[in-house]
Amino acid sequence: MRKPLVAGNWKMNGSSASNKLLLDAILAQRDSFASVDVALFPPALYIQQVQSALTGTGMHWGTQNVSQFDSGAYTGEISAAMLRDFSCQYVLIGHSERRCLYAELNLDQVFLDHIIAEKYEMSVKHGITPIICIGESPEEHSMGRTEEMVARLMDIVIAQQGVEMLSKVVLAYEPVWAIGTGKTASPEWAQDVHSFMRQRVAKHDANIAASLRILYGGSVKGNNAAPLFAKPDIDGGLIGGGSRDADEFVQICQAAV
Ligand code: G2H
Repeated sequence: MRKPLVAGNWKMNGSSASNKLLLDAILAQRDSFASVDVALFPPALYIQQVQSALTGTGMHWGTQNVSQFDSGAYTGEISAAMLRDFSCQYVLIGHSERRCLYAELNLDQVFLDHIIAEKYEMSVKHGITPIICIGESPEEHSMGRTEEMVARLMDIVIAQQGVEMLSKVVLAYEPVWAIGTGKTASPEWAQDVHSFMRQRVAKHDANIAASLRILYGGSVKGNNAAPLFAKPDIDGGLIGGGSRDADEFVQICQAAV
């Protein structure tokens, strides 16, 4: 069956000192969620610190973005080979804050989705599991276009790479209206979207669909994680704000046991 995964996206937060306190506090309670896959996504500068702390604990780590290129003149970018060098097992791809805050709204949305598909291909090539974020904007949500938006990126990945590639990834449903807003999707709403995503894959390959992990992300906290994770098609969470508080994050991980 699918092993739950809880991913902690630290975004642009932390310092060497605060990270140490957080990591120590999480690791002190690791036994209480040992059956759950847990991965932390610090800012890239702190990958080595997180690697040192988590090596041998069964926990994983990765970065919040990756280049779609192998190497070369791409100032400010980080390659998949570099992630491998630091034993990253996962990488976030296509987070809405990347899409929305870095001029990406000026790009044709379909073109952007193709870049995300290239990043995905590059990660898989280097043995890193991409967590691909998919979700509708507040406007799309209010216009009832959720399934259309979710289906589009999935279809691009399937058309470009073939459905087999979905056996090497994790998907995250991240409704943009729920991110950092405190407005969590109801467990029923999230379950319906997750089920739609799984069925879209099942049209191509039922076995891949059955084993595909689909996380929910958007204002998950210690007090709302359990009913979300109890839904049959929700396989864990992508956690932002709740991942920078040890008690909150441990409570979320325990809810996935
Ligand atoms: C969505 C989520 C983590 P938060 O970005 O990916 O953030 O939990 O703060 O809504």
